[in-house]
Amino acid sequence: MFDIKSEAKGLVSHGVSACAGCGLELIIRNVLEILGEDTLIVIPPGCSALFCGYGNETALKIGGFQGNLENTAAYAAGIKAGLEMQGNNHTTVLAFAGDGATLDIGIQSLSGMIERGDKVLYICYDNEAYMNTGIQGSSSTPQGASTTTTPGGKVTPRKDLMQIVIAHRIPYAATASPANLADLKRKVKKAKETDGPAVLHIHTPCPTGWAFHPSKTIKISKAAVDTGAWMLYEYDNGTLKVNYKPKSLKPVGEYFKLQGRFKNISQEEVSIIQENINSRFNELLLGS
Ligand SMILES: Cc1ncc(C[n+]2csc(CCOP(=O)(O)OP(=O)(O)O)c2C)c(N)n1
Ligand code: SF4
Ligand SMILES: [Mg+2]
Repeated sequence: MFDIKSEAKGLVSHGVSACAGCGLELIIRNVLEILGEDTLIVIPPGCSALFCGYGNETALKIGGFQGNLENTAAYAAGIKAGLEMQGNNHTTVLAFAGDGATLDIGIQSLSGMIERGDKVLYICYDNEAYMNTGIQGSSSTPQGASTTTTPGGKVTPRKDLMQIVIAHRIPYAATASPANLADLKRKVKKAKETDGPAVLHIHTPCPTGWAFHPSKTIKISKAAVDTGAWMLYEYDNGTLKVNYKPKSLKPVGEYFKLQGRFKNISQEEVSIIQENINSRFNELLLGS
């Protein structure tokens, strides 16, 4: 039977105001389980701010604060520098930001943090749009997905965060997904132990913005990984490793048909996206 007392033992309380089936809630619970209470968190505006709450109401049992959308990485780097000035080298500073806050509005701040070599764990939970303000498209919205600013489906492919951070010669970067929580937790641990900046890019199914039933969050995560719509790989001090290599990827249409946001996609667009997935997957396999 469900035991509400033991559920509340983690670093996120129960009764948070995220939507039912929210992938973000699952991710933050698992991330903080690995990082532990010696962690300070910086959260920009977005759905993750639901966990900071208002005033004295917060779902998080660790210290932290909500900053601006533009500069999560800079805040985190400043906090880390302040802690080090005080002789504290043990506390993990976690920047926990959405795709809009990372790939669009805060990209300059993240770039600076990596280039300076600041020891911050930066997590981008990617629900592939500006969800908290009404499902506007971001540069991480996948091609073909309908949002309130791309009602006919986004016409351009998404920006590739991993390629951007790898171009900075970052010590550690990885993608992850709720489809494989053991892999996600291993990467959080590795990122925490990295002596320098680390970035995790985590796929974050969002029933409200992607238009699927809240009971299907894990099914959608798995379909994304099985079709290569989301690839699991890591970059560790110059070495690239693909963590999930199926013999063949399933057709991406199988992932699209589970979600209302792709309901108007044409067969021609599906074929173009399929070709892009195949070539990116082969590139990753060759590089690893
Ligand atoms: C500079 C700036 N522009 C716009 C906003 C309004 N705003 C608050 S949350 C948000 C959405 C952020 O999207 P994302 O980072 O993807 O997080 P999500 O809501 O999807 O979890 C926006 C646009 C803001 N706070 N600051
Ligand atoms: S809009 Fe999406 S990401 Fe935001 S709380 Fe709801 S399900 Fe979670
Ligand atoms: Mg988002």
